[in-house]
Amino acid sequence: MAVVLGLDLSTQSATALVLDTKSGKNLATARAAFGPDFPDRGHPEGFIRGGQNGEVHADPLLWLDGLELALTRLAKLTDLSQIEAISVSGQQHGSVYLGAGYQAALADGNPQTSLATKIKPVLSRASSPIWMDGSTVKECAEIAAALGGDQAVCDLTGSVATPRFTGPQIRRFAKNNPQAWAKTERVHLVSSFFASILAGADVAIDTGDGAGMNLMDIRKGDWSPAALQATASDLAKKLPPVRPGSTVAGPISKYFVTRYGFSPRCQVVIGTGDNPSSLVGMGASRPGKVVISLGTSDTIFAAIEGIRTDAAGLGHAFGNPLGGSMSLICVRNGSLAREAIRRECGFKDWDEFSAAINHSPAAQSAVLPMEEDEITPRRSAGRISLGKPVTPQSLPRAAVEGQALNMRLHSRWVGTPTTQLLLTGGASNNPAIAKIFADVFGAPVFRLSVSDSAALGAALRAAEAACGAKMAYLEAVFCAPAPGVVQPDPALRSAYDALEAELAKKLS
Ligand code: XUL
Repeated sequence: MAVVLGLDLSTQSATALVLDTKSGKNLATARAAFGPDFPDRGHPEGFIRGGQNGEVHADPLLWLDGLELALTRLAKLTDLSQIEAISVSGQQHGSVYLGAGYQAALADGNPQTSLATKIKPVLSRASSPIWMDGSTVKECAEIAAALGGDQAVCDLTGSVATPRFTGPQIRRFAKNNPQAWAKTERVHLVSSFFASILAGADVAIDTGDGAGMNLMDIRKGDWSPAALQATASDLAKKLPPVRPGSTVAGPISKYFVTRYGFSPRCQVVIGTGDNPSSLVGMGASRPGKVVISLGTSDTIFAAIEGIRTDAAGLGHAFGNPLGGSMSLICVRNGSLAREAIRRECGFKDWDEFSAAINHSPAAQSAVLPMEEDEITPRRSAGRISLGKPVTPQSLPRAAVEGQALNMRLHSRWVGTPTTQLLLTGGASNNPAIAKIFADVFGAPVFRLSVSDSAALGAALRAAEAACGAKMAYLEAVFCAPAPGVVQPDPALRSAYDALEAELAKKLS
């Protein structure tokens, strides 16, 4: 049994969580927020909106500074030399582009220069497109045409060509900046980039995160030569290999040993995406449990038997980092939309927002709040109203009910009834919001005592892959539900069925 570290590089923050698998204790958690902790960088939300055609990028150097700040804070809370293994969770689909000299920069162990100082000169693209980017509609159509249409891409890669996915993003870059593309020697995902930073060497992409690129043959768990060819020239040699999530990359780089006091024997396990990592962290890596994560994006996912794909093109099949596959639906207007509604209604905090929910009757009206262009459903910014008209007092309930109904409708293709929901992410701590999800899905809602499920998943994967711990033991110790299951009200079922049917009609 061992002390392990899970790192989560998400859209807005870097989180570091240390577990002692022997005592079953969470020894320390530290976080750095890309916006608030770095006010002089000019990206208060941690990412960069407003690029051409719906581009949303982020600064990879800010991510690196965020990692260093989180580790500096962590070192004040716990002894980093006791950590035996590390793994990484990263926001999915985001990509980092590296040019000549990148391997030497990764291997540079000099503790006097920061990671950002080492990596800056070897970036062949200054910013990284992230999952919120919707600029590649044209490239998706081109990839689909080259591979024989949407269904063919979906059958091959687990998803139709999807604007935020990395393949279409790579294609747009290669078309618009052929010189920079020619200089690019390596494209990493956020998860594989940070695993490479930790290992001081190029590290593979895992099958979980690799499936979010429209480049991997979902059944073979390896790059599809046809998809690579349809995407960009010379792509095969610019990608790291794909490997199972249990792969140990090797010992941590000298930089972390000398700068932060890690043991040179500490092992790095390859990374995965934040949703696959949460699947593990929620104790849901075997079929049977459905997870809803309420974060910057809201996602609903579950481990599934075999591989299922969504004919409508909105759901995805990803690799399960522990083997097999998982379904996923991602809604872009998650916490940022809830926040916008709270401000619009003039509620100064979440208590006032929750009080408004509790004082409004359930299942009367619903609003799908698409404050920004949405990906599920694929719609431009705007709101869809269902049922009775809303007032400022009933809007918070209607908006959360709309979000829950939208997830219910768009997860029907997975084909398994939801008998138990596991809720995670910031908003899951709000009892009023948890009750709405229980009622809309007609299923009891459980929450875990650990709220950082993506970082927890990374730590558990590190323990299993590098320290020989058994996942069944780790789940029993770290993924037990917190007391206080939220039960659904069966009397609301027919009213929610009617609202879901109305939503389906409005979207058809
Ligand atoms: C999933 C997705 C988002 C990101 C950011 O497909 O785009 O959930 O992983 O968290």
